[in-house]
Parts: sequence; structure tokens; C-alpha cells
Amino acid sequence: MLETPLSTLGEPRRDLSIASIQSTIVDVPTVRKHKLSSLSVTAQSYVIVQLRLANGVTGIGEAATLGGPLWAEESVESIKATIDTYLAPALLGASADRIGAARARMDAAAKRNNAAKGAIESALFDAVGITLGISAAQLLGGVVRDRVPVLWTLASGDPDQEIEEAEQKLSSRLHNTFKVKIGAQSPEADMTRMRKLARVLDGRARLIVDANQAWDETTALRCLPVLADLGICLVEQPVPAWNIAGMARLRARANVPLMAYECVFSPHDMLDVVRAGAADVVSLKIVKHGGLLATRDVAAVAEAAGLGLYGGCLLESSIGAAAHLQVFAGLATLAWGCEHFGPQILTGDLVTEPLRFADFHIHLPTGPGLGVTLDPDKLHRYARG
Ligand code: MUC
Ligand code: MG
Repeated sequence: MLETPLSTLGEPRRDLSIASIQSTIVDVPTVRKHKLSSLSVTAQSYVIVQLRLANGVTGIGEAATLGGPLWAEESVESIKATIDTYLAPALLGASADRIGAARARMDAAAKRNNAAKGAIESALFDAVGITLGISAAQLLGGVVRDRVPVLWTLASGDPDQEIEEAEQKLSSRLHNTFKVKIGAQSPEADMTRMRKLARVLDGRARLIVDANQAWDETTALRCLPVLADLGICLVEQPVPAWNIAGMARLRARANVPLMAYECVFSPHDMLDVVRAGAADVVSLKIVKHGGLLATRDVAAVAEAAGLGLYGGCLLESSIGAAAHLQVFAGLATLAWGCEHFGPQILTGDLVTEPLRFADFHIHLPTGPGLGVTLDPDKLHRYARG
């Protein structure tokens, strides 16, 4: 045995063996339609994991999806089935503080299924942190920053509505960077929309765009100079995830930095993007990478290659957002801030005390584990069926 698990230390409080893992599908309506290039949502679906230890502590985690199995392969239905049938049985009785070993057990029980694994690993960090009275960020090595600049995503497709929404966020000092979702309409219509947004918000806000893989290489070649002229500071995943060589060719000619998103799930994907010279920035996300530890692995590859880091989201509630913040808090650099707008786009959150947004930043919650507490009434209210 290489180490003494905390569960053998004698105090009953320290019995960290995993007693049960429960998963619940919830659907929470959004305040407005959120339109991406290939899907739109009016309710956001999650699987909430409650992982109970033998010492009585329960940790929570969340797996988010977008549009069923449209944004990625996993849907809430498949995530729940994978957790209940394969991942939970592989972990029952194991010691929760051996998170690396739990990761290996999950990988042996199911290939990929990263959102499902990420939700369970979040719950492990939460349960162990609560037991020890320290945050997940502390378990991961400690806090470098306790707040992160946070942007807002404009995604109704109607520029007048989007300007009104942006003005509201600016005047309440919640957000001064906006990510505009493009690709659901023609490139010409999107460029007209972007000209309008850039003109009205000029000098008061930074704009980035996210094409969600909508363009082919020639369309991207035509549009990137327009976006660069408008002062757009970052373009996310303009071409399909498979077209890493195309993204590298675009990057060589573009005057605007490119962010890799759908093309980077694993650290190996990250390495491929680095080798191809296909991106300036990478968007990190627990559901893509499969957990807090894996998110750090991807970040390490990107950092080693000199890429900028950006904290992505999949419209997580405060539970999933808190798990991300616990990782983001400990990264050496996070030059591009993050985008956790989920808690504000939902008509109701799932925690007793939502995350704090102030002065254009989202704040790392204080408190052990993930730092947020599941509200059982809300879980009940939004639970499917
Ligand atoms: C993405 O492409 O960034 C998450 C938030 C959002 O607006 O879209 C998704 C995925
Ligand atoms: Mg994106």
C-alpha cells in the first residue's frame, strides 16, 4: 500500500467509504431562448449527483448537457443510465479521498462519458472537502485567485434585444465582455448583426464570438477579417472540431486570436491542437474533460505550449459553476477569464445561496467542498417526472 487512506485513521468522521450514489434528472427553464448554431434551448437539463459517505456526509455534483445529445454525445438520460448502471457500482465501498483511483475505476467501467464522470468526481471533491472542512480548491493545491472576470453570452439572434440585454448587464456592473453566438443565420446576416453590436458597444465592452463549428474554411476566411476590423477580440471554434489543420491555416492568416473548444476534450486532443498550431486560447470545461483533475491536465498541456486559458461553461447551475470555480481558482494563469452565466440564465437555481456576481467578476464561494449547498425543495421542484 502506497498511502494510508483517511478512512483508516480511526475517527468515525473520517470513514470516507462511498455508501451510495444517487442521480436525478432536472429541467430548469431559462429566462430567454438561448440559440447556438445548431440547437436552441428554453430549458436546461442536468443530472444532479448526490454521493453519500459512510460518515454521513453527502457531496454533490452536476452534469450539464445542451439540447439532448446534440452538443455532444451524452444526454441527461444517458448520463443517468451510465452513472446508475456502471459508474456507481464501480465506486461503492471505495475510499472517496482516493480521487485518482476513483477516476481509474470509472475509466475501467466506461469509456469517455466525461460529463457523467465529471459529476461524480465533483461530488467526491465536495464530500471529502466537507469532511475535512476545506474547499475543493484547497484539495487541489490552493487558491491563486478568489474571483474571476466573467462574461455574458448574447444568444437570442436579435441584435436589438441583445443590445438591450448588454446595456442592462453593463449598467448593473455584472458583465463588460460579451460572447455573441453566431452561425445560426447566414454569415452575411451575422456580420451585419456584429457590425451593429460593435458600433453600439464600442469603447464600453469587449466582444468575442462563438461560431460553434458552423463555418467551412472558406466562409471563415471571408468573415475573420471582418470580425478583426470590428475589434472582436477572440473567435471561438469557427470551423468543425475535426478540422484542426483548417483551423491552423486560418490562424496563420487571421488577425484575431482563435479559441479551440469543441476540438479539445482530452489532454491528447489538446496536444494535437498545440502541435498543429491551431489555436491561441483553449476553453476548459468539466463536462468535456471528465472532471476537475482532467481539466487541470488539459490546462497543463495548454500552459506548457503558451496558450491562453479560458473558463468555459455549459450553462451549469451554481453547482456545476462552483465546481469549475474550484479548479479555475488554482490555475497559475487564466488570462481570458470565464463565462459562467448559467446561474443567471435560469429561472431558478438549485442551491440555497447562489454564486455571487459583482463588479464584472464571479466569486469563488467560501465554505468547504464545492462551497454551495443543494436546495432539496428546488431539486424536487425541477426533478423530471
Ligand atoms: C459553447 O459552445 O460555448 C455553452 C454555453 C453556450 O452559450 O454555448 C455552450 C457551448
Ligand atoms: Mg463554444
